[in-house]
Amino acid sequence: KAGADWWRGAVIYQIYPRSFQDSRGTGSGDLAGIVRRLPYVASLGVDAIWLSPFFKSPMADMGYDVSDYCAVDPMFGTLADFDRLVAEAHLLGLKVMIDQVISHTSDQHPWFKESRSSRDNPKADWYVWAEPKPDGTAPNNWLSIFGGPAWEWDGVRRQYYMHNFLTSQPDLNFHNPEVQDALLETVRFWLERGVDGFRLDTVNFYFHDRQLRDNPPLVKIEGATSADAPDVNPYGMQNHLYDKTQPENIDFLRRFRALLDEYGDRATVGEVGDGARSLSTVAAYTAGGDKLDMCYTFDLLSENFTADHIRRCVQAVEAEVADGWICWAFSNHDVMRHVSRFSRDDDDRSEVAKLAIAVLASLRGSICLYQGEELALPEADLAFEELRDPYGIRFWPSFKGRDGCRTPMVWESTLANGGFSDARPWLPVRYEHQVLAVDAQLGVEGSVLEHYRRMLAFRRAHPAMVTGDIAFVATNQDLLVFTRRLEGEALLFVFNLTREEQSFQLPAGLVARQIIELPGYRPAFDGKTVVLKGLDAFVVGID
Ligand code: TEU
Repeated sequence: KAGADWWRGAVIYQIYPRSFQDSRGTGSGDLAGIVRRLPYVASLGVDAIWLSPFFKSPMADMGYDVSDYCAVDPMFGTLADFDRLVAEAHLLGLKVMIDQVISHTSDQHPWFKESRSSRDNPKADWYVWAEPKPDGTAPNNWLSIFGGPAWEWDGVRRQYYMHNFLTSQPDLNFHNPEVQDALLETVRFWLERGVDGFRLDTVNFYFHDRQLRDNPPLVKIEGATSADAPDVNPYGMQNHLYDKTQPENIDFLRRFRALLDEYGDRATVGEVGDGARSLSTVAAYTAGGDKLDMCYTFDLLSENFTADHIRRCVQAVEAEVADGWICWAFSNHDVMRHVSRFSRDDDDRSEVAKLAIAVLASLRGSICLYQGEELALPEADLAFEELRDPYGIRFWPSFKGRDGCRTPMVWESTLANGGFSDARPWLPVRYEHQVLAVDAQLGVEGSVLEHYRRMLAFRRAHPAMVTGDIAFVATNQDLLVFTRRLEGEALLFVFNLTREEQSFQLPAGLVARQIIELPGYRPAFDGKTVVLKGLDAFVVGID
């Protein structure tokens, strides 16, 4: 897949390195393990992999707390392993994207150690330091996403520092150009090693309000994510008074783009987790082709599987992000696995998983798959004692954290720990996962894994699905109906996301030209009306 626009409509497979494949018997996955499994990933028919962080880290937030941006953590191997991974991936035709967590560092990063050592060291202004209020309390009312205030007192500097996440994840001061320069140099380090793109963690958190203004109490915003609910957080967490798309970040993203452009066809996907205002942020970050290539939001990551929700999300993107490009995902390492989120008690989970990928593969945008979703792995149910995620440990039991989607990948159903590791894995492998292992589904007619492969091949075979326009067709609330068009190709998709039979009649003006069999679905169609069972799908070529 050559070409500067390889990312447009690409299918990106997210690998969570600690849980993919252990090659050394440590109980944690590593880069060499990923190399071993790359042929499997390539065989799915994806275009790229995105690796969650493997950089040197104390692992307080599982690697999203980096203490050296240019080193591989010993848990995952060496730089030589990484170079081999890139080389093998490229041989298999896979692009390699890596996660850049540059909004904050670990408190063990040498930059922070120096910054906190005094008020006048060379890096004194590299983080967000502020005086207490006269009564000694925190500078303002900002809250951390992971609970408590966004400010931590430092006894040496006798000042507060800001953190959007854990107290051990101090926020870098992007207003300082030296910080920007230093970060861009670390990005260059990976570009030189041949990576094809970057996922930018919390890209809308880079800049803070320099005036440190208090957040106003939150009023419930229509369309806001549950994380922004006022009962959970009276100040809307990081939904600060100021607009996160402030000009400074736009300028920084242009600098980032300019660096990438020195290297050719490298891609970016920004993570925008900002509730109600996320789409205007996405639009600002992706417009004009001189900043980010694409962004993803939590719109489809945190909600249910209904025609109405998906239609509204896609329509909103079409209306607000017209000049940009979106990346869709149902699952990642931060949210409950979608087969559990989407299924009802009496559902056949594999039917839900199959329809979900059929829908995802048909949407306009690039798509991210999360390891194990192609096996229909459900969210693992963990006991408190088994948790590793500090977010879950803090909020248990009202929020059980993110470990349930981070348990190891399962490869061999008859081996201990599903073939992930000979040692005790860092998170447990459940029996209900083990029986869904790759070897139990590979080549098995009707399996979810084979359905994924066929669906992705189907997408590849129809360019209109990859980059074509999307337009919704009026229908009853329960059906998801849209067309995808590109040059000579026009396809009409009909998805029934309910569990009941539904029928759909082609409206006047849409003429069926050619029945195209969508892998695994064969609803009755008389040329005008299609009758779909529950969780069924249909596609037809139209004029
Ligand atoms: O996530 C940022 C983010 O918005 C998440 O905190 C999200 O709100 C939450 O996980 C939903 O459950 C990124 C990474 O994806 C996440 O793993 C890190 O913990 C976080 O940044 C801090 O680096």
